[in-house]
Amino acid sequence: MTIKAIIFDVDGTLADTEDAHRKSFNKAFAESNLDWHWDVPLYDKLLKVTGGKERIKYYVESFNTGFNKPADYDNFVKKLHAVKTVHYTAMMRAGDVPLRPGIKQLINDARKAGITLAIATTTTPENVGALLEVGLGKDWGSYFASVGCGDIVPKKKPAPDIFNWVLAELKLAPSDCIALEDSNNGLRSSLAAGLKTYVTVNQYTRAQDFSGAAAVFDDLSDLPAFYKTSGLGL
Ligand code: XBP
Ligand code: MG
Repeated sequence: MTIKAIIFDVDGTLADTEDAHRKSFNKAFAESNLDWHWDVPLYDKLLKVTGGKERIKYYVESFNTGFNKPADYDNFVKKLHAVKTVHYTAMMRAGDVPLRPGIKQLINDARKAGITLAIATTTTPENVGALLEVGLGKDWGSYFASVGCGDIVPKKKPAPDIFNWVLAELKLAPSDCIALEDSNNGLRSSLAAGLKTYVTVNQYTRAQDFSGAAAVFDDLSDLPAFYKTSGLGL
């Protein structure tokens, strides 16, 4: 099978961003005069739910049931998440989170070989742009034939919606592509879209279940090993 496209997850895959997300949530809570604090162990539990807005609601419903929800609760969550995104994009623009090992080389090698690149992520387009403008340069958008982000689909990972949206944009069959993911939610999403999926783990996902993955790597620092395993032929 000749691989025509690689579909990348963002958070945890292109870059180890989840702790920057966690810190940005905490900055937004403080700025909004909320006495909420998400430490690493709690955030590890909250990552069960993808999507920042959905994660805030999960936190209230499952870990802060005493919170007195304001009348316009949805708007409250949306605004809180928007404040978080301002802090997160500032961290990305400051260069706080580099691309993970091997990612930039893989992207360059794949582009040289004429392999189509795409993104399928739960995070916001602003977050993707802020991360990749620093990681790949101002013209990062030209590297990707499709960038599927967050709210563009009705259901976030582990639903397959975002990968199906990208496949439709690429006009490619799942069998023509491979996906790169970092989490159980992401893997379930890409597998449900029919994609052969390779996983690189991180501090938050190392102990998760990756049944069904084509292979699991610590990271892509050994690109020749990844190229051999994935049959990318680069
Ligand atoms: C990971 C997520 C995102 C981030 C937070 O996305 O689930 O929700 O944790 O980003 P990916 P937002 O699919 O790239 O692994 O607050 O912008 O949702
Ligand atoms: Mg991820």
